[in-house]
Amino acid sequence: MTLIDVTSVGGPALAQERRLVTALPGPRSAEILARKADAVPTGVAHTVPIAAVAAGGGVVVDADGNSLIDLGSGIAVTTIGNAHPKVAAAIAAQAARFTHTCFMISPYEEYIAVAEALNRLTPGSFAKKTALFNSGAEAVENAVKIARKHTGRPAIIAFEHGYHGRTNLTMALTAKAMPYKSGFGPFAPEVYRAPLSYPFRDGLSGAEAAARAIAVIEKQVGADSTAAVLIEPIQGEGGFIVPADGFLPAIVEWCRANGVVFIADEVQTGFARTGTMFASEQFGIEPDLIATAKGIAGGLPLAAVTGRAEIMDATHAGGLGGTYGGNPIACAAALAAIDVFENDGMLQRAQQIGTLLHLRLNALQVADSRIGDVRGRGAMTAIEFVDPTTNAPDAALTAAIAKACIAQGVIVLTCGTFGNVIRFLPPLAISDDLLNEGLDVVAAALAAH
Ligand code: PLZ
Repeated sequence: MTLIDVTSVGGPALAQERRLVTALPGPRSAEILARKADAVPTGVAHTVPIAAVAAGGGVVVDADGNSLIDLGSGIAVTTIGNAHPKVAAAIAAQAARFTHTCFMISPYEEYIAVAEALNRLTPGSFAKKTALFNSGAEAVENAVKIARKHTGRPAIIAFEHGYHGRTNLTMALTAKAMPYKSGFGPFAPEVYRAPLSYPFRDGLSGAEAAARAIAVIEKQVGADSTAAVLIEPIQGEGGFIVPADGFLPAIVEWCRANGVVFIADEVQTGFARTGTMFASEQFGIEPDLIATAKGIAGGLPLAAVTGRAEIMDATHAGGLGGTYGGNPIACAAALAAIDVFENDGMLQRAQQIGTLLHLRLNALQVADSRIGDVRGRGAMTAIEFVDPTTNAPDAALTAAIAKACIAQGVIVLTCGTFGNVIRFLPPLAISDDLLNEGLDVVAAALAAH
């Protein structure tokens, strides 16, 4: 397998450079953002003060001609590069053939081919089936529906620091109140929260953390009421928390022993992001059901639930679906993206980026004790900012650093229950030079604060 030529992928022939020709936002972006303020509700906020007009490789270009280094991939979506030429061509070809029939009315091969690819690529050598949806939240909701139907039980176990979406059920499943849940209740019932493994903050081994979680589940819910345990193998929005070794396998083992469906939410960790096609592989687990979205279709809205055929088939005919689920254009984009993931060296590139990120960020940590932790896998790696004397989360410093980076033309995202994590989710199409330049800007921001 050859490594990608990072200069030849990722959309329109954009100069792969950081280039600031105005302060951000420039006048044209400012004009568009003023229209946003008038036309779009406050609830739909944004963190980078630009209006994007093009993106590809490792950059996003704005309406004033500023070119920003992209270390966020639109929250882990444009993993193979924005407007990837193979994806763009597949979209154009499919759009010219047909744009929609509704898969529940007249099925088409593109959907079925995506299902076959996911059945093949997801961990576990057992027979699998896949249903397609539009968003990560919708995939998680459907995984819950399927698990409940299969088990005939009501309760769903989610975890501290978990994030699963913004619909009513997925708000209930999500841990963090602000900004995701505050004022939006009442929430769906029969959702219970178990403690996570958070090595930097709890100091527990994987086995200890799993025993603690299982005790909570058994005492407060009971296995015989539990349909599913739902967890991100690495918490995304919650702070890129990598569980201690052995935590996830112990939870899976408990699920198997108790007839509970284990659902992995790989919406953020999926599709080569962590250096394997799915993060579950790195923890040696085979989920019963896996929810995917984000990177799956190179930027088009598509999501999936893939899992054991006998669980997926528990639902009556007509019980699953939706007008747009598995839209043919999104499926054509996914088939092109999956081809790139499999054949253009994406796993190796994610691993290389992970090595580079860890090297640079570990060096920063050695020099600056406000970086309490460097963690993550592959191109999903983060730093947690703390007060060095108390280890208390430092959200103010985190926000200041992120803001300074953005002002200097580097798109970084924050995350974490305590808002004290900067996460790096670069497109795999970024060059080492551009990634290093982005990290230089982070280092400079840190030195200046
Ligand atoms: N599960 C693990 O990361 C989406 C949310 C951004 P949708 N994460 C980004 C925001 O503030 O809304 C996500 C995720 C995990 C589910 C979801 C939900 O995916 O496609 O946004 O619905």
